[in-house]
Amino acid sequence: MHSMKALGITLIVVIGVGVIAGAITWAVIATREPASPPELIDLDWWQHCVLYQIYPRSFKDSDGNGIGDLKGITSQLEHFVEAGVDAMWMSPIFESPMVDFGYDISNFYEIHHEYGTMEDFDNLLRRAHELGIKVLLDFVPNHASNASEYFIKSEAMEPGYEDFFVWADALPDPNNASNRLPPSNWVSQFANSAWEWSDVRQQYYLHQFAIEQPDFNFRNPAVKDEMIKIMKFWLDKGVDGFRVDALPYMMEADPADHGGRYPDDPLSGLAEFEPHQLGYTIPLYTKDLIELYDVVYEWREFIDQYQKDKGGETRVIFSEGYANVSMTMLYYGNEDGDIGAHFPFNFDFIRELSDESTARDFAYTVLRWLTYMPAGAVPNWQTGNHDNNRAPSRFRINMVDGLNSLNLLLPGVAVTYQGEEIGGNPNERPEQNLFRNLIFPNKIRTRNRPETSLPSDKEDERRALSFRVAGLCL
Ligand SMILES: [Ca+2]
Ligand SMILES: [Ca+2]
Repeated sequence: MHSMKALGITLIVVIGVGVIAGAITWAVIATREPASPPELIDLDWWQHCVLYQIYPRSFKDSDGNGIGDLKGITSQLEHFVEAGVDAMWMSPIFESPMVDFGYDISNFYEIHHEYGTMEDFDNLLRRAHELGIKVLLDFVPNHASNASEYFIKSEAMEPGYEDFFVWADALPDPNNASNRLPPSNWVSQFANSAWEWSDVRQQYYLHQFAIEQPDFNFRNPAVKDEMIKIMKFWLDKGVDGFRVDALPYMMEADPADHGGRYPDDPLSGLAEFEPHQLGYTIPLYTKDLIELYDVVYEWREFIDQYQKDKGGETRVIFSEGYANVSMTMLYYGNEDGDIGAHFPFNFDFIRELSDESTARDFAYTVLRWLTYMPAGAVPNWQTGNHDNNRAPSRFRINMVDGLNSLNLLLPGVAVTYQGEEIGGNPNERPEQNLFRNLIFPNKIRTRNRPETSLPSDKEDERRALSFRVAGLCL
């Protein structure tokens, strides 16, 4: 009996203690503040958008002449809504002789006739805005076409335009008195000397790209004023901002700092390059000059002031520049508090990764950008653009969905090039290479990877979608 009684008491004590402990625990939990969700930051549209690049010439032809046009783009805007696109940027749509497919602009204030009229542009912009899609234009500040009024006037030494471009006298040839030499050894991005002789002016002009693309002189305040005027013209029309082209080449060394002459770039010493090829020299005086960032910071000031004056949705500048990570990050701003582009395009997936990359390579590439990026800035990611082979050619076709998913899952902005949402691959259409070679039979390109840079390989990317988008996106 005793043992039964002891067991009963023990049970009562255990149950009693259990009830008390449970009650205390419940009371503690019940009185605790509920766990608060992570603080949500209200992001502006450009801080988390899907940004879609259109190459107008090859996107969609509306009138059957084989050339993409603005009406074609307008007719496909619903596709962007369905695809979840928030903003689009268009490669140049301005008047151009098309030596470099629109990157040689002869009139920064007019629409190129093959793409349509200003009315077509206004209609595109209105319809895009009705659908909630932002529209950015390609702003090409480094150079104009040699057919532009700017250049014609500058070559003719018209007052006010004399110094619009980078002009320099010939150097004497020590071995031949009747010969002339260019002002320096600078090599154009498209190979050969970056200097071209003008019979009209009897001087050389600088062209970091094609001969028909003379470089503006950004040491001339009138040039900087004109750039602001161009941006204002399009902002007044209602565009939401700009993708700014080829910034690393915007400024070159000042002869005033080098005894009155343009200094030669140092030689790379790489045996595989000849003097006319990019890579023969190190672009010390022709690329990534620190002064160019001040111009970008001035543009940001202008855009922000415009925003203050006009209100409305935020206008943006996204900058293009293939540079090393430190020089790229300076486009965001510097440690003195100057602010530049809303973001510089991140080309790391294009340049650093390929079908041979491991998961570790991907992680490293992502973390590197996030590590170097200034605190609080907005990252962006992209796997292709008009200047590079399409993602399925650089990676593998069965990686496309994964790449697009990664792009969309990472923080910040997902940038995509027309056709990447369907894994567009020009290599499936070899006949288009024939077409390309008819257009650019002799163009020499020597980009970073000379062994793989076949002539005019980027034109392939610029042309390929004219058929595929017509066939697949409708
Ligand atoms: Ca057309
Ligand atoms: Ca330049």
